[in-house]
Amino acid sequence: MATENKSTVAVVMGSDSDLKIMKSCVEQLQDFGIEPVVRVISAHRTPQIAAEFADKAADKGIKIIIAAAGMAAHLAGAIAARTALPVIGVPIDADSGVGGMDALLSTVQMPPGVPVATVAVGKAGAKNAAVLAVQILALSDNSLAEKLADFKQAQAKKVMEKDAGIGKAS
Ligand code: RP5
Repeated sequence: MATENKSTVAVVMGSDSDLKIMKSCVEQLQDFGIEPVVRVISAHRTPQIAAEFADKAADKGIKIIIAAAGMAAHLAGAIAARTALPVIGVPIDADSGVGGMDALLSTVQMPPGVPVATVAVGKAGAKNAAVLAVQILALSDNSLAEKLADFKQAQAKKVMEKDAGIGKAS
């Protein structure tokens, strides 16, 4: 993981129990050559640290914050309330939650004026948060834009190969 002053993306999660899901977010960012700052910060258990993190993130060079939490998932919203940086929220289907719907609504239903770009629940969302962060950064980074184009092409190729394979089997 990167030191805070070198990274453009922060991946923050409410508990270390979220890491089994958020690992795919970190790995997807690393595949694009981005080494994120990774932190465990809780809106409820460490609210002061969450506030300090949000307040200082932009000054530390962070451009995008990915915030993941389960249950009454207020982390992304609490951070978005204190920074002008784009915040991408990942609702986690926590072991003691109610299948992710709790976190989905807590993350996505932000009041007007304080958006959290909420992705899918769980592992798909974790990966998509990374891809969305890359898409935003690629707007002003040509080398990242090229990697993104390669990624999309490889993804499409995999589907086309599966399509061709199914055609042969039938
Ligand atoms: C949330 O509560 C965390 O993001 C996690 O998804 C959930 C359960 O946390 P632990 O009890 O596993 O630490 O705040």
